[in-house]
Amino acid sequence: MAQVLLGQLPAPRHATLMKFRDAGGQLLDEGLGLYFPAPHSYTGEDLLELQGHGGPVVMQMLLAACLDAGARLAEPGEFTRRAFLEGRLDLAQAEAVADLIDAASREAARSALRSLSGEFSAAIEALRAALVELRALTEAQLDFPEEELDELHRGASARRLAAVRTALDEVLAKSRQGSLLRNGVHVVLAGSPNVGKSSLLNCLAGEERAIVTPIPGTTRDALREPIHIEGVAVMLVDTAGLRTSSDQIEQLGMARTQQELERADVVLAVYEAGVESQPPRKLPEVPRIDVYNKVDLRPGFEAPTGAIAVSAKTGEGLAELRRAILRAAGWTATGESVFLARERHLRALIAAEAHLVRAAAELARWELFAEELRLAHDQLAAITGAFTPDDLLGEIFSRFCIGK
Ligand SMILES: Nc1nc2c(ncn2[C@@H]2O[C@H](COP(=O)(O)OP(=O)(O)OP(=O)(O)O)[C@@H](O)[C@H]2O)c(=O)[nH]1
Ligand SMILES: [Mg+2]
Repeated sequence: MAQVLLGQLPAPRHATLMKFRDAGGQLLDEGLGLYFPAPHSYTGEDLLELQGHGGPVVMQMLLAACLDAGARLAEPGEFTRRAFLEGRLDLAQAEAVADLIDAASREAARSALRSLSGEFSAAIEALRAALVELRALTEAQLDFPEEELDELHRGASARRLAAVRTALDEVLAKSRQGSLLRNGVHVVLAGSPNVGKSSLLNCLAGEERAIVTPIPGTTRDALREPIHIEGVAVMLVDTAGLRTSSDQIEQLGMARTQQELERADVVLAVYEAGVESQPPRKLPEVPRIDVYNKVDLRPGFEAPTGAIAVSAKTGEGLAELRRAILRAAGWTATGESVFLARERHLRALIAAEAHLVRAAAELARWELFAEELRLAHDQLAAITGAFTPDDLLGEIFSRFCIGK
């Protein structure tokens, strides 16, 4: 391949200025050739990298020359998949590559990088090691049951199991936090017309995104605005004010409000301070923050307990509102590192925890105890990919972009 395209193989790991030619010797581009001999490459195999000037036509010609010389196009995520199969990365690290590329906030990127460097995998491995030890003890007990030792062993096993559970709970808590970072928080503003929902969105976004007028029923369509609060990605959604209306457009807008409410992680129920009003009907079962806006018009207004008084006009109470949103979403800025866990990881951790709970209840029956430990262990192993079915691998890597 290198012979045809470059005339020779570049020196290992040195950027070499070279001419790129097709099979007929026609010059295509000039650029850098980089050769990474196995095993010191991303995939662990021999790797040749060409850096040309780019541009769709030259790229296509160069690609065609590579294909003519016997190469084929990589599938999405194939490089990372090969790296995984060669043992360069475990599965959680491989997933972190995609997460790093897709990171929607700085916090998420930092967290993905930590997973990539193996922090998450190390935590999982530590849990796994503790379980393996406990299993070894238990299996030995199964093979050589000695009556008088039995009670002693049960006590020791119970203590060890409790320690594993505490450690697992910690990993799970950090993973739940990370899952928030990954997916972002969907925050929906809802309330009667004219209470200042759009004004609040603009205020939180720091930009005049939504149209604001004194006319009730201004917002007709849901408006989404991505913002960050302390590095957490938040999707703010402004909605049409809810009231009885015969206006067809407004009715359609209100139907959208209901749809948005169904998808909300947190609802901001907005009221006008000092004005009697009902909470929005049909609110979903998610955390809700009652927000009393326009307090600048009501000096001395006191919001009911748990509610927040704000003014979109003066900015009063907005810092508190931001904090309340993060709190309601379950974000606890501990300053500690979180794990940018995927749904798959969370499910496995939760399943592992359930097996450990069952194990704790089966201390009197060694066989069942041992079996629950084994099941918990398998769940953890699936996270780092020690035992992962092929179709799951296909599913994970197919979501990568091509070339990664
Ligand atoms: N004094 C004062 N006026 C405000 C405040 N927030 C909003 N307003 C005014 O209230 C009116 C309605 O504001 P909007 O933000 O359009 O209200 P909305 O809830 O989005 O209304 P709809 O889109 O009709 O549902 C506008 O004239 C705003 O300037 C506030 O904190 N103080
Ligand atoms: Mg509005």
